[in-house]
Amino acid sequence: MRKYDIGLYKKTLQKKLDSDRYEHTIGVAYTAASLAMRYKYDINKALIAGLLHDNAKCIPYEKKLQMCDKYNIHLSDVERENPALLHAKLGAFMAMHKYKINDKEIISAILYHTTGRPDMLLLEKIIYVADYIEPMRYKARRLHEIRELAFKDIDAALLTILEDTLEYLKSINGNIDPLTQKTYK
Ligand code: DGI
Ligand code: FE
Ligand code: FE
Repeated sequence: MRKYDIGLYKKTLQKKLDSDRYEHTIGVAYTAASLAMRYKYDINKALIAGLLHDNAKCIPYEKKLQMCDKYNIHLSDVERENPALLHAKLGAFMAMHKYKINDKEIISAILYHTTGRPDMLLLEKIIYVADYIEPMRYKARRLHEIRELAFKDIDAALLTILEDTLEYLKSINGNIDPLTQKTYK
């Protein structure tokens, strides 16, 4: 028997996310499962982490801040000011407390899916990369190249994504989280 009820997660997420975000979520889940096949990781865990990685993405910014306050989730100034970073931390908390996930690797894959972190675990890499290359994505430069690379050398794909993300953030004058920088270094 499967440990997690994938159908139930999908049903809940369909209510919590807008339709584009839901489609992205499904894309990440199955891309992560494919990477898990390639790199010999637990396919079911990759699916669940992919499904839940953006579970907090569609909560309005103010509400996200309120929830972090309510649940005593500590936020750095960069996190507080950038909703893109907030949803990862709140999402990991929700995965634990609302979706009742007690697997540490799944939780940390959600927690670090936006910034990465030094010495990432295989599941963290799988989710980080799947998030960037899933079929619905189309904007990023070098996407074609990174998609091919992801199935040849996941570390090389990770490095390329981090490089392009840092370049993109600099081009828009975005605040770079020290963790994103450290991961790249
Ligand atoms: O939630 P998704 O859009 O699926 O993907 P994500 O969680 O990886 O978020 C992507 C966004 O996060 C993208 O616009 C770049 C941004 N991001 C990544 N690292 C940093 C960052 N934004 C800031 N401000 N600082 C970072 O270090
Ligand atoms: Fe995200
Ligand atoms: Fe995502």
